[in-house]
Amino acid sequence: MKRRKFLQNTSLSGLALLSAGTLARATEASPTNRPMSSPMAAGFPMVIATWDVPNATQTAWGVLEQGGTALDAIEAGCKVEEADVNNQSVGKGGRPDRDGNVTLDACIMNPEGDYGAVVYMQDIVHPITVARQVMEKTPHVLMAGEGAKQFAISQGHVVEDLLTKESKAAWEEWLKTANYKPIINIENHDTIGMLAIDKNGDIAGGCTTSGLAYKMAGRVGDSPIIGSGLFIDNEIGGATATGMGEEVLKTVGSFLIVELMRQGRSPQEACEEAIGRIVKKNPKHKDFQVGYIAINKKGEVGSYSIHQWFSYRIFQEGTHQNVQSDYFLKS
Ligand code: SD4
Repeated sequence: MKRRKFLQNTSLSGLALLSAGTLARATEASPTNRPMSSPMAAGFPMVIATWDVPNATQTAWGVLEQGGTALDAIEAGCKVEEADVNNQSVGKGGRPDRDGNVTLDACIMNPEGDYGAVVYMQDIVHPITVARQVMEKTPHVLMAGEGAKQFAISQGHVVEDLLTKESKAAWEEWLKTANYKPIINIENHDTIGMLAIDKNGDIAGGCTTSGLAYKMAGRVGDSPIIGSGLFIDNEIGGATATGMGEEVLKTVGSFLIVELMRQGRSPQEACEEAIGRIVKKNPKHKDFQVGYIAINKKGEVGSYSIHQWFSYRIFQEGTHQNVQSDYFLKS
């Protein structure tokens, strides 16, 4: 986000007390500084999402604004990115695996703590809706591959080739070298993780992705896995992840963040701790990206990432902001 706009938003949201000097310090990426975003976002209803997905957050906000539930807002918001062929990390137009298959992972959680997910599902544009249907219409929580696809068809979803001309061309280009070395923020960018609090203060979340580009066939990341790509506890808050799923999975990042908030940490502190666990265990953290966002019951938000490019968008009454997570772990 451009500095000037950020400052405008800051004063708009009643944070004029923060001086330009404070802002400058907060962007130095020192782990002891806190970002400006947390106090700005307290309150609800509210929705936040990973990366800069204004259409998705705006759609989710529209649901919340009309008094809709957090769960409906999450589904509506995630669907926007799934249908957007320009987002090559989610849904239709997603980058394929190394064999050319677009395989989708998604999950959703409601304020009651119910969970539904699909993994390795092909040819269906809206995995977030299928995840919700798994949650609401089956005795199960997680469905995979062909079974998930057949279930989706039984629920009225249409089978469609998700590999667009653009994604196919990029994959064919990649095949020329077929050198699988994920490029930070290119091959694992733009998964949507979304958290919402509705007017009743109830929290829901969702996460949807085509996973790492050019992954091995069959690979599943963190995004659809409860506790890793997403976790919601309506008494405490929620968290969701983006980036290198293997690292998130190994540290059960989103569950960790919610549990840390339960112990009294702010969303920001909890996100930092979760990134810290990854960095401590993996000396190669310069070579990958992971980012978390979190909210608590008061509507306070936190975000932290490895590498600076992570940004997220907040929609809240009167403050529609894109917050660049200038606050990141320097590597
Ligand atoms: C995965 N976490 O499959 C996902 C990828 C991602 O932005 O977040 N991309 O590992």
